[in-house]
Amino acid sequence: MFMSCVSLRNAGRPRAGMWTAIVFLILTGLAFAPAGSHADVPAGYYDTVVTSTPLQLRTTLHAVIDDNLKIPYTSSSTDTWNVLELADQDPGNSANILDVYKNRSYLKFGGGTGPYNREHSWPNSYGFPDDGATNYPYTDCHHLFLSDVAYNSDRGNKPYGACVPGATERVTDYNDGMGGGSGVFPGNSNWFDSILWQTWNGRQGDVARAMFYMDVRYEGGTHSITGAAEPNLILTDNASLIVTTSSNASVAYMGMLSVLLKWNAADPVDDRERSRNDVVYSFQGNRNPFIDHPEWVNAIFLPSTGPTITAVADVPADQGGQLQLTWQRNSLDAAGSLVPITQYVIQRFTTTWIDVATQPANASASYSLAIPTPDIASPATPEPWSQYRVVAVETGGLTHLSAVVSGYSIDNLAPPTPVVSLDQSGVPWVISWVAPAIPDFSAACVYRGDVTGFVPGTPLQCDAGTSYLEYDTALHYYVVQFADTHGNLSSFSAEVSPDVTDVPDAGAALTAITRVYPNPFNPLTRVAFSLGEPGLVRIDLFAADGRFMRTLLDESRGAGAFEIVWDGTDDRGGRLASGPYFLRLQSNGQIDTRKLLLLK
Ligand SMILES: [Ca+2]
Ligand SMILES: [Ca+2]
Ligand SMILES: [Ca+2]
Ligand SMILES: [Ca+2]
Repeated sequence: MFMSCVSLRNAGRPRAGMWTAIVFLILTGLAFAPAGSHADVPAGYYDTVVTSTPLQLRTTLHAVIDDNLKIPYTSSSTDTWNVLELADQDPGNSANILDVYKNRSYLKFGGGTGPYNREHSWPNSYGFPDDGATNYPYTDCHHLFLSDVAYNSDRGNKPYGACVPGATERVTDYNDGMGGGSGVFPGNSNWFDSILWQTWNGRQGDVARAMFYMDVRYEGGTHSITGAAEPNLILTDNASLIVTTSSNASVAYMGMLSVLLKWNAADPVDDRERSRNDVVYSFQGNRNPFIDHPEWVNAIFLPSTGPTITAVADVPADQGGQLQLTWQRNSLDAAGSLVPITQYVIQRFTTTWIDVATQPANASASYSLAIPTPDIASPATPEPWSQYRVVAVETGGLTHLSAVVSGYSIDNLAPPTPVVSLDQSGVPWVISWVAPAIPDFSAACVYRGDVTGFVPGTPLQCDAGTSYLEYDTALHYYVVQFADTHGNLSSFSAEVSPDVTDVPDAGAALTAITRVYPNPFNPLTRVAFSLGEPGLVRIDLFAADGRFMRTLLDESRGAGAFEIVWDGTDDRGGRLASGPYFLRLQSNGQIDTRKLLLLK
């Protein structure tokens, strides 16, 4: 093998870098790494792959895996036996191989005639029966597997397909944690009839991905280094196209494509398959990309569309924290789909994509789901947003991503209107309310004005408490408003104001109106007042809008308690209208005011 590499490299063909890499691998012994360990995909190997469309993916992937080194089928130097006995080595016993169909552990015998032989999983009778120095698919180890001789014979050149109960069973051994058992379809057995071969469940994905490799690797044309003609191998569900070719053909078919897609989903890639890929790569210089990137299988052979997010909207009538996400299904999420979608996962991007909700798939044309979000609009962050996407998950775990959208939620619920009361039983007066029974209560703000119906300006107080203490016992009007944590405001409460006649007697030693009784009154009321010191005392009457009505008293008095009577008339003796009025007492620079109510 070393000699063949050197001779190829010395031929001066383009793309010498790949051959140099192969020689390097061989010289460093990686070519003979045990099958139980596997390396990572070489850095940059798939850098030129373009995944934007199925055709671009196929074309660029073909360019990456094209032009591998041909391993001789049988040779006194390195041949396919050497490759396959490493590639199919029993993970539990490096002296043995595990065969592809029977899952039996056989002692390696190095080639020739023994209990296992080499299986062309893409039967060479379908397109490339005549081996030779230029027949690349014939010895391509990505599709050659070691197989129990009898099972290989049973398989023959039957296309891979789905059998039904009643087909002939070929059981497997239990090895490497799988296989074994018999008698119940499908169990862990291979099955076949006169037309199709159904590989057992542990190797369905392996042979399927080998078929996908063969289709993309062989696209016709010529090997760009050796110039050898190559067939175009094509997977199909059209059985009439799958025919044997008596000689090497330019186009050939194998199947059944839809079954292979299911097998790819049902039997995901495992470490043994990855190790196999590394071993074959170390000899041939090309990889099976569908082992490294299983998601490319459906992207090429079962292209789907979606999911597509059609709306991201605030959930109405809530306190915020929810978004309604609506999307159209992935096209695989349909009745009779070859590879169904099991669920949709909604993800939000923080520093990475995290799952926030799941929606089981049920072949609906579209879905709509309320999902949680930490983004709630508020005055501080009017447009907080995160990114979201929908991930459609296939039965086998492969995913299809939607485009990314962004959104945020809104708190649509303002607090209820406060119900306020005013307690004048002592000083200070207590203006109080009940805290609203809402989860996002933030503050109650108290506003004071000097006339009824005032326009609230700067609040006296804003906090999460349930009362305001008023030491100013003059006549004022009060309203209260609630706010929530997202800046939503309630309506203003009904206005409250004190009944100033109910103020307790502040004491005879003070200059003040001490009592108005009765109040409300009709037709007479008595106004008691006290003077702390002798002097001129004047008591005026005003309407509620501040208009002067009349003077009730204007004379000198000594210190002490006094009382006058007012008959509800104005200066000219006319009866005043019903409504509130105000008394203002002035003496020695002191002022006191009282509200009184005339009722008719
Ligand atoms: Ca497998
Ligand atoms: Ca092809
Ligand atoms: Ca909302
Ligand atoms: Ca709210």
